[in-house]
Amino acid sequence: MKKKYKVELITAESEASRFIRYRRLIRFPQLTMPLLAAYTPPHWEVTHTDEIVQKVDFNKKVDLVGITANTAAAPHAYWIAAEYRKRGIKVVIGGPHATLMPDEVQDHADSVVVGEGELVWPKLLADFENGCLQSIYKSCEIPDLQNMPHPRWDLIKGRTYGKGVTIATRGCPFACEYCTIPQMYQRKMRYRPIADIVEELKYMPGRALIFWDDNIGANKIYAKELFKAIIPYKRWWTSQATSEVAFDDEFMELAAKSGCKALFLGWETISQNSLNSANKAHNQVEKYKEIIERFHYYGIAIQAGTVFGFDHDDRSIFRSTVEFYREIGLDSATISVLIPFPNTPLFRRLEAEGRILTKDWSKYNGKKDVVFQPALMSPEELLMGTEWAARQFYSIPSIIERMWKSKTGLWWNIIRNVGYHLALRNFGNIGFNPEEQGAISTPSFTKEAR
Ligand code: B12
Ligand code: SF4
Repeated sequence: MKKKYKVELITAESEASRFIRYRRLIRFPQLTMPLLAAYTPPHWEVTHTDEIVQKVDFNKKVDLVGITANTAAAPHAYWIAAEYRKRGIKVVIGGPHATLMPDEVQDHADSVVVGEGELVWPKLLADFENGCLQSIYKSCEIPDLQNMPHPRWDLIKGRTYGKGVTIATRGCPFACEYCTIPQMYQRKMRYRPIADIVEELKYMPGRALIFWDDNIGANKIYAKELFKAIIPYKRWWTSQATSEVAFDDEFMELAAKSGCKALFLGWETISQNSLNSANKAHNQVEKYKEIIERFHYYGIAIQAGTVFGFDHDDRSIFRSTVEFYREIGLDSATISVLIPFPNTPLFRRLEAEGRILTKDWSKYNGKKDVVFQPALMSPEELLMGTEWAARQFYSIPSIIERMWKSKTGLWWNIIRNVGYHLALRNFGNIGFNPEEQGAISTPSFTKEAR
């Protein structure tokens, strides 16, 4: 009989993220650790701590610890790793930051996984068992995601939007200047066999599902086949896509029929100049109004990823964005400050221009800190303007106006908006519109918020 081992998987979260997301009414769980757990051989017992809902228990008796960390969570992940290593437990770190900055991560872990884990994780565990854990693992091949095991949804704990998380595709064919997906998945699209997804669907908990694909509409022929196949299961689902799917009626109709209730679209900005310079000209601002009309016609809501701080953003961008979103009846938006993640083309450009203000990765959170010098305003104005815009967008009058215009999935759309409203209210009335003369004097935001 094989010896038994225990591995503790940790979804590490930055301080800013723990602070913000702990207070949310509903939360989106990450797929990473439930999926990695499914690739773990059966003689390894897996436990999982998601820092959004649980505290790390350093006294847990385990043989190995695996941590996933995005860039903002990296310094905190290093601290967790140090605590375990003090106790003589070996630590492996993977995820976006390890993929972007493997040399740095190597200083804080016994082993670093660069890129995708499916092929290297079982090998790493076998090496650990044999006492020959290597300091770095990098997949020579790219996993094709055929026969992907069902993620261990039982390891998702706490209040969530839905535990039924999975992926149908991996990767994105685009390469926006600020995005880390091209580095993480090497711009190579993968598509799971539709039959595998249909089979998986039968076991997924809850009615609401999330496909954490980076761009579920990357290949519309595949997407339409997938949607057709899942119609009979009458589930509700959400995912991420690029905006042009709106103009493919068959895509929209099949998405709606298969239970798509909302899609996250990376609109980023209403400045076409900014989109063009971020290598995102596939977004056409002049079409946003029509896109939303088409989505609403099919009963699908839009969550628009919105980022402030691009080089063409001046002090008027905050007001004009909120006004535009209210005018078109946008359902919801994720509003953040631009983050130049290390090793992205954006980071390299800003660094060459001397505009990177700090390499304290914990500040790369997009919510509480500005880490670069914006072109047309001060870092403080950018942060305060973003706070102001978020509060304006989720103010009660704005919610009423947008919901009235949207009339899409009203019951849950309203809950979602009110959830954001309450979460923002928890942090106090911070932020101001930099465009207004004599605006509220700058509050000590960071202290107050934390
Ligand atoms: C789900 C998700 C969210 C959710 C939940 C996040 C959470 N619980 O923390 C929500 C919507 C809340 C969210 C918010 C944000 N997110 Co997010 N999110 C994702 C998304 C779409 C999917 C994550 C996932 O489940 N992936 C599926 C798994 C299977 O893939 P994976 O994580 O890459 O893991 C594989 C490998 O990386 C590797 N691996 C990963 N970790 C480990 C660990 C070990 C030990 C091993 C062996 C292997 C390994 O193996 C896995 C299998 O191949 C990713 C994009 C992506 N494709 O991953 C972005 C992503 C992680 N998010 C990102 C960002 C920027 C954010 C925000 C800052 C956005 C914003 N401006 O507000 C916030 C910050 C929230 C926070 N946590 O701090 C960036 C992170 C970039 C970076 N360098 O840090 C990503 C990569 C998207 C992008 N376009 O670049 N996000
Ligand atoms: S379209 Fe989205 S996922 Fe694809 S590269 Fe651009 S920002 Fe990243």
